[in-house]
Amino acid sequence: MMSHASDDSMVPLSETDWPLFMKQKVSDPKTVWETHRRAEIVNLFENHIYGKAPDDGFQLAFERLEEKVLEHLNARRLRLATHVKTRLGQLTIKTTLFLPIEKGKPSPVFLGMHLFDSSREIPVIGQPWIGPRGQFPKLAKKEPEVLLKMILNRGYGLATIDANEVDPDEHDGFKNGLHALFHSEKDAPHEKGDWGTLGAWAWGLSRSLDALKTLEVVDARRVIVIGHSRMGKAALWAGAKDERFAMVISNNSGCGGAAISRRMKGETVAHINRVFPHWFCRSFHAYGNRENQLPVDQHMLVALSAPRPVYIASAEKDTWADPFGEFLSAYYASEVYRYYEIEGLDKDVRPVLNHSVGDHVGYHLRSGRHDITAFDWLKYLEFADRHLEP
Ligand code: GTR
Repeated sequence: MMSHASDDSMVPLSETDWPLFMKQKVSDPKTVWETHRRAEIVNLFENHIYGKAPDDGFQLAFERLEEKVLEHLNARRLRLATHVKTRLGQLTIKTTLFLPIEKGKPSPVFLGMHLFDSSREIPVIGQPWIGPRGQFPKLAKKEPEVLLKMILNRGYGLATIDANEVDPDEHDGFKNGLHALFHSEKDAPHEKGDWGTLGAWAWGLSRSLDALKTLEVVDARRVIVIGHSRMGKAALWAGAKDERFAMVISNNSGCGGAAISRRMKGETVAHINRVFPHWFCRSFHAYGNRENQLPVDQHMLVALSAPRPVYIASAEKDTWADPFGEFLSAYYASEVYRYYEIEGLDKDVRPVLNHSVGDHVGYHLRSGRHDITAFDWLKYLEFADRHLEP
């Protein structure tokens, strides 16, 4: 935007003063997207919403901790470690992975946080994770193992990391978890534009993908990042930043996830920053009740998955997450898929309850509440079958 600060700034720029990219002839929107716009939008999300994660100053080492056959599940369980080391310390992110036992070829894998309770011997899908203050998030108690069997029988693996190991979900001034490895009051204080907890979780998902890539039994080109609610926000951001994720799934991610912030329906920017001051970067706090000033909105986050398949799911009674705002994100993100001549979600209609719509951008509105259910999983499996052909 042109500044009006001085008379000089009103003088039109001559062509020789244009930034390089404005001088280049661009033939099509896909080229503009790939050479400029995508990176610009990532930067805007980094600077104003999730914060910037470090891209150097760390070393990684991987370890295979344990492997076990679980007869009753017809599955193999592996535990892997990603050791992250910086000059300030070290931290281990553990990934628990279940794989179908009889499979001649590497498996595609769903990877997320708290997809099951990884502290248990017998996995309990979507079992509540008790946060540091004994709160949240309450995922409805599922029939142990049923969903896991369903996923494994369809030829997919399922991997989970524990968010608390990556960065505890509490506001401590960015002094614990991954933040403590990169920031110290003395010589690297946490700045306004630095990563918050969602950024750290997304980074942790990428480090877990690094570990999965060391295994021959995993098809590393087909790892799907998935998350529910706050983990859905992190999954979208992880998928946006790390294009090695083959598919991205957001389940009821709401404000700061798939829901359009400017609608101010359900949870708002002011509310989320007040209750969870550590989730985003500190610059995001300035946008409470000033959503129109945001340089991006959340459909642009969904668009950063393009041209990879992305799925957004809402629940009818989850008004806090603004289901229609989530749908609109999927709809508007589809524009970038058109640059690739790929169909996203192009129907200008509200979806019918409990039906999946869209091609490379999938969406459904499930009846019921804020949760990740067997219905949701069935839709994700169908979507993954369609696009990844396990
Ligand atoms: C709520 C929060 C939402 C959502 C949810 C969850 O308290 O307001 O943004 O993330 O928690 O993570 O289940």
